[in-house]
Amino acid sequence: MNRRRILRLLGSSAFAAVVADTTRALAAPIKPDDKSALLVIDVQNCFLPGGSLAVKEGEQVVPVINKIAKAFSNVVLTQDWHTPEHVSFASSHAGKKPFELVDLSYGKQVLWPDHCVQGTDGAGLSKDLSIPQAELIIRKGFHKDVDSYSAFTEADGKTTTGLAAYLKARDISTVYVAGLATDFCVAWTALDARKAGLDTFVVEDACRGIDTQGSLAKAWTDMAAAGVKRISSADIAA
Ligand code: VGL
Ligand code: ZN
Repeated sequence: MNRRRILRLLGSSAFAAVVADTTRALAAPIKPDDKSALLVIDVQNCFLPGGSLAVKEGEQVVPVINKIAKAFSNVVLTQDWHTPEHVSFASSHAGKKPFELVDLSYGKQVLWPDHCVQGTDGAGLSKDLSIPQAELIIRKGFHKDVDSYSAFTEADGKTTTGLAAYLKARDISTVYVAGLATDFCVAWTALDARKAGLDTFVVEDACRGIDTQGSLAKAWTDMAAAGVKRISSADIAA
């Protein structure tokens, strides 16, 4: 083989690496250790088929999450946990419809159908989730006038849920994020995990997005810029 052909082959394999999609497993599967936690975001009835804010294919994340969870000794679950008449509900704003934007004191807020009201069946975790070793459930969005997509910090940008302090106290430095919805609670959680100095992975096929007004593409761009690593469930050792 001549030199030019070798160079051409090298060039094409470099190109193949750049376009490699996340459905291909990494060379070496990841084995989560005791310093790693799986964050399972908002796998709640309201976001599943028949729910008031059903995410397309949302139910498909459940078996994937159940499977990867077996590789983790530390698992934290979250629940979106709104008051009745929460500020994020379109029904709380005269003349507004779901998926419209409003300006609130802390910035722009997408308005949603009523969802995940405290104590309702819709706010319950999917009955098909099977993660008995999960150690903590973080509830968020329980202040009537402030939303909280992130499991770390409310939408005012300052009120914490305590999750960063909990992970620090438990000596956890790496998080894997999965659940619903990719472009809201998963993305905001992953971005705040980076702000908390955590090594952060999002397991793409263990998430599904809402995708309103370009939100899904923007979420992946923002997460990549923040150093969030995008992986597939196949990258995690069974
Ligand atoms: C979520 C919209 C409103 C989510 C929660 O879990 O991604 N999205 N509340
Ligand atoms: Zn919500």
